[in-house]
Amino acid sequence: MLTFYNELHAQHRGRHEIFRGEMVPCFEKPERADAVLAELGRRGLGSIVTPHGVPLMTLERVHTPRYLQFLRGAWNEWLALDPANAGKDAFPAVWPVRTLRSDVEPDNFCARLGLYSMDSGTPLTAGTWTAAKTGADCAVNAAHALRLGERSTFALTRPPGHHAGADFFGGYCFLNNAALAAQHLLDDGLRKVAILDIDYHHGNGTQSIFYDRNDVLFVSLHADPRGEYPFYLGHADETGAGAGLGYNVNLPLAAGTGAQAWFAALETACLRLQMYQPEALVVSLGVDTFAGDPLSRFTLQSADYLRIGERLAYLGLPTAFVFEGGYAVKELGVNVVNVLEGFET
Ligand code: SP5
Ligand code: ZN
Repeated sequence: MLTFYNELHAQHRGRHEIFRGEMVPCFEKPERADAVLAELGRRGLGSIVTPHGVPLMTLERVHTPRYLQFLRGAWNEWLALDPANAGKDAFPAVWPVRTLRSDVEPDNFCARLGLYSMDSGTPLTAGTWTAAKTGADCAVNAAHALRLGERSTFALTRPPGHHAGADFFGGYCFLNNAALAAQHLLDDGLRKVAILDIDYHHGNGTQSIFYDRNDVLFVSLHADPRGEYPFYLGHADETGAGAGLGYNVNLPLAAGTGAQAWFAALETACLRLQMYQPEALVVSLGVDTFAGDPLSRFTLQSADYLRIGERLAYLGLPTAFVFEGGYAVKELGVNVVNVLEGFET
């Protein structure tokens, strides 16, 4: 397993997030990636290398130019409102929901912050752009290494990516790392790529980016969105549109789901992946399915993550793992590295 580690991930460091009307410490924090890096070192699972930068054009294959421009300049606009904002994270507070227009870009920064986001639980900070951009670099590097002959790679970065759409952030995500990895594989010559998303939360951003296409199969196992974030996408009847009809597979699972039902769903996912015959696989690797996760309500145990890796290896595909969620920091390293080690054995 060749790991690409984004050394600048800690540039994104939220002070707090809004949860049920209160400011609480961020669940999505730098210690998460530090924990995974430390465990990788302990277990000696192959080399850890530094990714190199990719051009903005590569990001524009997934994200709109105006969203990227907004994200890149957002912190400076936030500071321009009031120099005292340097000591605060930026949060959206107004959104263009049904009947309101999202096609006219407002001048007002707060209005644009809402236009380009889906929730108020995702703090934008001084180093958010730097961390997200170098994270996207990291994911594209992990994908490209498959083209250079690696069997498996791991993009170790944060903030995560799978909730971010073509032109919005949310769910702790700003740039869709998994989508960028998949798109890069296609742009580098592959014809069919699959994305398997095993984070506890539905990867609404990834789904929406590829929803009307058949060159990327998106398969996701996640908590039923009727009860869990992102709430407004991830239902079983979302099967794709146009040429993409049949190339989006959602397998929502009830709160309280344990290993037996989860692995049964993984089997369904693997059969669909195999049928598609992709040339490579991108895995959105969230381990917030863990029993001890503070945000989630599945009950997977640490040993289960070894079995996940083993099952994915059996698909026999060049595979790029991209780090997503997982908030039980103490067990996070073991759980993530278990998947990677299970894949290698
Ligand atoms: C990438 C990823 O895993 N994003 C998850 C975004 C979840 N956002 C909603 C957070 C709601 C916080 N709930 C706290 C429950 C404490 N018991
Ligand atoms: Zn998640």
